[in-house]
Amino acid sequence: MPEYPKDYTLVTLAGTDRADSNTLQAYLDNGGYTAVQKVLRGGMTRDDVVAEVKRSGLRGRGGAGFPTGLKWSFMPADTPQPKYLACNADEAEPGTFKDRDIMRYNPHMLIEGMIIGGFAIDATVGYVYIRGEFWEPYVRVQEAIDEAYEAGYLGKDILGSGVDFDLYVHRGGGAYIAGEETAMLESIEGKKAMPRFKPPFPANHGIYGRPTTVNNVETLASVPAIINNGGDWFQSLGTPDSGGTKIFAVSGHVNRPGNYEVPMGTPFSELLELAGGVRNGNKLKAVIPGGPSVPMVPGEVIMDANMDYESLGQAGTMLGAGSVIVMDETTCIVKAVERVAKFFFHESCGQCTPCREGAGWLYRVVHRIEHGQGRPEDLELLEDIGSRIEGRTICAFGDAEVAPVVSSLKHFRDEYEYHIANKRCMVGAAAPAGKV
Ligand code: L3W
Ligand code: SF4
Repeated sequence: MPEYPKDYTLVTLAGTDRADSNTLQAYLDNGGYTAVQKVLRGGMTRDDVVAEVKRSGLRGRGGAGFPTGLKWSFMPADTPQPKYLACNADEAEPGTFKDRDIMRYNPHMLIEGMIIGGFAIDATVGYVYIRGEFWEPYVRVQEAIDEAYEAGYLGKDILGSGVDFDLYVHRGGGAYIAGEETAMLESIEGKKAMPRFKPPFPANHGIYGRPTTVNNVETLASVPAIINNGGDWFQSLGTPDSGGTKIFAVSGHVNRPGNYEVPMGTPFSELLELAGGVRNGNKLKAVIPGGPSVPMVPGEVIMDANMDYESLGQAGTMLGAGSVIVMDETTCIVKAVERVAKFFFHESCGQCTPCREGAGWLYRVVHRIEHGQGRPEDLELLEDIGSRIEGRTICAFGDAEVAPVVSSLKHFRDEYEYHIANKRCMVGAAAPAGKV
């Protein structure tokens, strides 16, 4: 756990300062499983739970920020079982490393949130879809599930309430696109992780065609605290339109990279200070606040923004999954974008022509600019390719692969132009030898 210079209310990282925080005993000592008692034995109805979560202002923490209570209310109440709750633990967005820490240090909080979520949407089966590369998070979640079964929190007739909920871990195969919600559903069904068209949304047509709700790890882990303390309490931790706290995974050119759980609406400058500031006292150049799927913004723009959905939207970017990638003055933006473009090119599932072919075009054009073979007309070409991908694909991956290219052209066009004109990097020209 990072050392905070002032007291913050922790929700999903609460209790993780204890070395055995992943165990049932530690979670119980910290007030764990009281929310599930309150719901299942305290007479709360499904509607009560959904209403409380709506009041909390909790929005999906996986990237899209969709209101959680509203999503739960989409599940058809009068449809027979099976209905499913699927936890998206595929965390593969570059720079994102928050969900793995919840699973490593607070797996019971996730499980309790899933039991309550399952009850709220009338699902009797849940899946935790864990990224294939994650070993420790998988082991910890499986151990916690075993403990929860033994203690009567999972399985048939939980705590004598008559409510059933079974929970299974499904390990992914290592493709980024498996984290797209409908691709994940395909993978759970044993197929290749290829996104489906939406609509129909998973609430109507999910796993095996049955009603399914997909929520991110951090979203579900926030639920026990909301039930224990009330939706209004959680809401008041954040801003009017972005309730609660959020873990920001801060990486890149900072002195103390790591996960920082802070209230929604915390100024970016405060978050940067928590992460120890920019390395070597360098100047902040650019930040990608939500993973490379969202637009990058210049340092001076984000220094005036707060870490919530609205403020980052006004700054021309998005909160995304909360993976804050910090770049200092020594960064060659063209090189950074080349890397991200290569990643997207590699990870496109290939179903849609604009995404499959466009990702290759974006990468190859940025690559040639970076390597001194760019042409003046390449910048317009990049924008043209982007406009032919955006909004024309099955899933949001198409828009995501365009975001770093178009946003960097908007804010750092001079770097591209310098590369094309001089066949070398502008940053290298300005910086002292050895700094680039
Ligand atoms: C029923 C309706 N359900 C929307 C549901 C929908 C989904 C949620 C949000 O993309 C973003 C993407 C990445 N009836 C509904 C409805 N829903 N309308 O609400 O849907 P949507 O389409 O807005 O988003 P999405 O396709 O889930 C997710 C961005 O997140 N991202 C992701 C990063 C990666 C990770 C990670 O590593 N943890 O998540 C980063 O920014 O670009 O924009 O559940 O079914 N009428
Ligand atoms: Fe696959 Fe890309 Fe189409 Fe998404 S947009 S379905 S990743 S080809």
